[in-house]
Amino acid sequence: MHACKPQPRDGHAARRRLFFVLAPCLAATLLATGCGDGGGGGGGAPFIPGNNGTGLVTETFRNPPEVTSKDGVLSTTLEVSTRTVEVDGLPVTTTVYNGAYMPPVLRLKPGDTLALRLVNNSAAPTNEHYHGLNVSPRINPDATVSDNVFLHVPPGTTTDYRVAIPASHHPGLYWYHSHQHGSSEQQVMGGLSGGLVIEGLLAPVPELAGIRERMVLLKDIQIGPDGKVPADIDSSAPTHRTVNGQANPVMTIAPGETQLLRIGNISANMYYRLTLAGHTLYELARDGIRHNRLVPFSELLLPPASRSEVLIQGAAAGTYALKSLPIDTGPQGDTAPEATLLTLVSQGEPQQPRVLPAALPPVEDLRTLPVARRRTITFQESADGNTFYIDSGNGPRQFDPARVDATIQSGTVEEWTVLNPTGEWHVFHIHQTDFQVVEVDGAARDFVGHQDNVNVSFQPDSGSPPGQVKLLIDFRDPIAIGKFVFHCHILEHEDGGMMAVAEVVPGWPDLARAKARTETPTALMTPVARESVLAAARGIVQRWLTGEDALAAARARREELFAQAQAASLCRTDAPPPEARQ
Ligand SMILES: [Cu+2]
Repeated sequence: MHACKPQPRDGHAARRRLFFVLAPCLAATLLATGCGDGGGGGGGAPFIPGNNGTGLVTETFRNPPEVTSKDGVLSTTLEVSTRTVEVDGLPVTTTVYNGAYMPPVLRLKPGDTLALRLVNNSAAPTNEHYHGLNVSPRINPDATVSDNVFLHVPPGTTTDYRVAIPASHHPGLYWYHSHQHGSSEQQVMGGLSGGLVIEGLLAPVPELAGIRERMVLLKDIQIGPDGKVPADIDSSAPTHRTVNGQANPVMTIAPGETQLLRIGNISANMYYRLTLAGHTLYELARDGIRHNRLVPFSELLLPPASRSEVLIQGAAAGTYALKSLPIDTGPQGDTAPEATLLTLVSQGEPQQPRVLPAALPPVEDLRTLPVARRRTITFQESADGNTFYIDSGNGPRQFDPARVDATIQSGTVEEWTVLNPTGEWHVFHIHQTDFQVVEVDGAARDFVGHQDNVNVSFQPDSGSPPGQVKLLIDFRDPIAIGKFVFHCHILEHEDGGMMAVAEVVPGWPDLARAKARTETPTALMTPVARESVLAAARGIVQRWLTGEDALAAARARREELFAQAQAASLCRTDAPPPEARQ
């Protein structure tokens, strides 16, 4: 929570309730089913006045625009500029991609290259991150940029990103967004986020061939009295929650029809607790990674940046609300009232329901692999909730791009225990790779697959253990070699310092490969080329050794930094008791 100003929660809640009761009323001009709860409940087939002469509703839901790869390359331009766009019927002057609040979905296949030109015509620096992709974090040899968030694109300049997507990449839903440290909350809330799909999710499931796919990209925006996103965003303040930029659109399905909803939380700070009245959400993939089986949900928690690709099967004819239930992220956190996000109308000729697959292709269980190293990562914030830290084992620190907080050997799997001793939820996310959640608050979790984003619950009171998750993080793919970040994906917290730098350095297998590459061909090279290759190999070894030196120095300073942190009262000691929560 941003706590540097009063938090008039009651007033906000009342205003939000008013707003979200009004929004379904607009949809009701189509539905004429009343606006008490935005629909819900099957119970026969209510008369639905249509606007196309058939008695059937013509859906207002729209998938976002798309750009797709061709011949292995997706070549596109995103222009960042400040425009006045309309969201939820209101004009808002904000910074967006290509003049639209909802930018195009980027669709690629495994093995493709994304060639994205980012033209910054706005007044502030920005950059691009490709959330969830297992791609290089480096600058490419041709000076184009891969998924590198340390690079900034100043106003009036252009940067060419070139992101090579491995042929073995997981197919599923990802997203792209500004990762401009210090401004990411403002820029993402203002509009700088969009969807990205790696195609092929349903390929190994022939029983689902040909089903309709829907993009359900969740974005919220606060619009101040001046028609702009507030300069100092209060993460509990009223906001406009949208699906693909639309407020409570009407989406249709036939009774019995199976559809794939690609649901992505591409908001800055907002959590969603999703329920779809009358329907079960069968989660096929989380964070773009297919599970080993379908996981049914009646309520789905989607923290900021998480994605869930779910199957639904149309219930009996009627109207049903996709809602987000009320949110409360803890005594130091934020609240949000219930909201109807989308209205699903089941109508038309019933279909024979598809038989949902009993099993999906196997997913590698990382628990079968040796753990190279264990770390404890602790989310911390000051007692006033204004300053955010991560303790990566060297004491609480705010983000510093020039410092490496965790040096990791490529080719390994590590076990990270993420602790949350604060009074509000945080969200752990790491770039370039994925992880397996093996424990949540001390309880073993069933193995269904991998993910790149996970909620970490708060510490209920000073007598309870901190919230915690235990993760197995996969650093085996050398594509991750380089520097990148891990952070809380509540962007208010990330901007406030809750981010740290990881560096994956070549491990012994990589060094062995580098040595072999160096020794074999050098006899055939010119002296200059040979010296260049040998220098590169020496550089790899030196970086590896330097990483070890840094680790040793960090260990030596750990006690000293911890003592400093305690003296500065960085550890939370004054959270209100649980009964004080609203
Ligand atoms: Cu956080």
